[in-house]
Amino acid sequence: MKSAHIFLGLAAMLAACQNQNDETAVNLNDRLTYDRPATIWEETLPLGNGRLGLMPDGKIDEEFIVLNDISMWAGSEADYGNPQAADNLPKIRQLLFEGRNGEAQDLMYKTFVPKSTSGNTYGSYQMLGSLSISTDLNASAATNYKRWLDMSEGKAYTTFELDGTQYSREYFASRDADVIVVRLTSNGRPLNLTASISRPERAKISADANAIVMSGELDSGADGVKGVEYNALLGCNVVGDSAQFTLTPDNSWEIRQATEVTLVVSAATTYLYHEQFRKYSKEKLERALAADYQTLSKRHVAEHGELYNRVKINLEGNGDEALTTDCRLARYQQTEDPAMAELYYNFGRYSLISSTREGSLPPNLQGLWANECGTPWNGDYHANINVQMNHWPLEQGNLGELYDPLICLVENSVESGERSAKTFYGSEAEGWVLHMMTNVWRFTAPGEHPSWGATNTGGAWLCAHLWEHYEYTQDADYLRRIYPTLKGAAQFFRSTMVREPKHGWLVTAPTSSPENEFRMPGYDSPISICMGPTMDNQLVRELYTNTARAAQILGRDKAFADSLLADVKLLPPMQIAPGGYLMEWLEDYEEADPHHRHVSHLYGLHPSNQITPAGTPELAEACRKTLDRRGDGGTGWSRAWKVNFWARLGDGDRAMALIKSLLEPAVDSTATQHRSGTFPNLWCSHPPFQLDGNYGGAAGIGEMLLQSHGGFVEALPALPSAWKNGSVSGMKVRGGAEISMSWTDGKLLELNLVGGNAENYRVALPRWSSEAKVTRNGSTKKVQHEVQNGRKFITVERDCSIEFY
Ligand code: FUC
Repeated sequence: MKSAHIFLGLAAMLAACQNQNDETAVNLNDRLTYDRPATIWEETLPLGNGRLGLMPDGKIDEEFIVLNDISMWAGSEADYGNPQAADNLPKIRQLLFEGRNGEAQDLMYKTFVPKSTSGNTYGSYQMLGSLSISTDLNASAATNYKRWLDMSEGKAYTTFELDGTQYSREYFASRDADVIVVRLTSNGRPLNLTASISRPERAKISADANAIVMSGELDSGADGVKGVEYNALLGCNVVGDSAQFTLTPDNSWEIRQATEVTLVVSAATTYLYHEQFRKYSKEKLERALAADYQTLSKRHVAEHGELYNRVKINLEGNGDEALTTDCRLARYQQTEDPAMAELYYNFGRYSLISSTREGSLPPNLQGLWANECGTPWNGDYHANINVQMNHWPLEQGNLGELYDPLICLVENSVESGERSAKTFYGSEAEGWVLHMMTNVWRFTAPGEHPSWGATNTGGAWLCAHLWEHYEYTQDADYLRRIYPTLKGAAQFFRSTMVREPKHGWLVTAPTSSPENEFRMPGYDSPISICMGPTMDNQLVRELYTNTARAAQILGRDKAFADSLLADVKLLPPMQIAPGGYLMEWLEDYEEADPHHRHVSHLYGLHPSNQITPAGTPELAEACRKTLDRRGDGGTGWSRAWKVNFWARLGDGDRAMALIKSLLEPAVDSTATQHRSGTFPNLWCSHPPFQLDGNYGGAAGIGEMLLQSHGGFVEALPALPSAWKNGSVSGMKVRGGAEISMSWTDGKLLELNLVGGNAENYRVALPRWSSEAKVTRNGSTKKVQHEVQNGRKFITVERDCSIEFY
């Protein structure tokens, strides 16, 4: 993973840190800033319109810009159904009933595998290509170099001076025009450059009247099946009295004597645009080339800003926000920089807006950004934490419409999931199943290796997201739409769960607790295959409860809903081990790796709310012990999850410690490999780069400031001592109201709830407060509170302002 480039050691870098930002009009926590070009990809600046993306490196002489289209997927749909699984299922279960997990596992490893296909039909998310800009500038002579990402505009910039001329570049991916735009200007010596596009494989470069055309077909992995076809077009506009541009024989734009150059890339694939893809990209390119640049840019900034500016967090700065982002990141381990969390939260929301939009695809393991054709883990949708984590900050972050691609992906998987249910679990299996991973090809079979790939609760977990969107919107039409999907997921478990012999509990079998293993007497090697791990029980409990509630709201399927609620009572209870921690499995097995990155059995604490400090204090205490045993380390996303756990446990300072851990610099010249933590461009490092930790970390910061999962709204549930004063506006709570609030010396003084579809909201009083006054329609009243589990609550109508005393 180590790059060939040379990095300053952290100490040397800190010594060289200087204030880079002197602008006072901008919020520096809306910006990533650097004083030199990127030397590795994880220093480049990610831009995107939810489908098309770009990552400029800001190099003066030879700029290299990675280009992305979220539908660049190799592979194709295939039949993975392996009847051997269903044939062996009774035997595997019997072995588990007899406590012979090792033998059950051996049999499962042979049978719960997808039927092999001739090639790689699973496929991989791939880069679209790259845009290279070659100039005649002498990079070593440049001064006043600066590049930055303005997250509120959705634009990046590079500026520098050379021989008395000021050069500047602007980059963005417009949603409005659906194109990538790179603009270069000079205020003195004219620009001379060449621009070209390329791709490491499967690319034919040609030219037509006004564009360089890169096109090709990705590998479908199957004989006789067409792969995804794509084409990317590069056009340009130039300004300048003697400006010229010509197409070279090797299909580059050669531009001479220009004062302004606008490069436009348009791209489309057959995945999203079917046979119209060529027409689509051509029309988009022509329209953008005909448009006035300033208009294009303004429209983009307005469209992007409408989403980005919905939520604002203000945390006090210590001055470090004026440093370059890489310096700030390095110093963060040594200083108290409360506003770093504001920057990180903003980057999480920014990444969501840039990597997914309605009609597109959900953010994948790298969001939208990949710089190769063989992306790590195929750049897919891992469904045992990753794709879910990618959506955690979405609703509270007031970006509910960005759920559309995930909802569609889940709905599109149902038919394939029904086939997987029958082939892997037998003809009596009803409904649909999605195991541990999926892709754009409706993959629902067990994947990778059965020890973790046969966990079959991926679909159940995704249904929790479908339900969450309903909780925020309260939209009955939407609930009617998703009800069959929830019902099908519940039907799968109803028809496949079994009674384990010891207690008669209803359990999933065979299964595993995501990616973890345990020791069992009689076996030398660790075991992963088991019955009813805690996470499965929590997921099924939640799925059944939500599905029954949906049926009740819609007035449907009473008998079915009742049967689900009856089954909930038969599920294994959450168990506390003699050691005081929450048990991950039905038995108190010894974990093979006590510091394992997955903390699946705490699903009930977060994102679910089956464990709360007030409602289930013993279980909450067991969660604390579990987290202490697991430790604060782990891969990037694991640290991000732990921020959320501590936020739910109401421990702001511990959550803060995990934010520090999440933000440990991933790059250091003294290390031989990239580490877990954060890259210079704020991307989360597993390693390698995975964006899930960014989304999860942003959600965790949100959870520290506001929670609404337990049937009530709680402001500042886990405020760390470092965030003494601050304010938040625009975050949403379940029911749909937007919240604004401010606090001084850690004390919440005012909370406003505006809009939403719920008529009433239950609000927890801060622990220090004994009463509240509510202002609504111009009149202020003291409100009676009720007490539950030692906390005071008031119920208010929407569109009100609450003051606490
Ligand atoms: C899950 C995790 C790994 C990695 C992979 C993409 O399987 O256990 O750590 O994040 O997804």
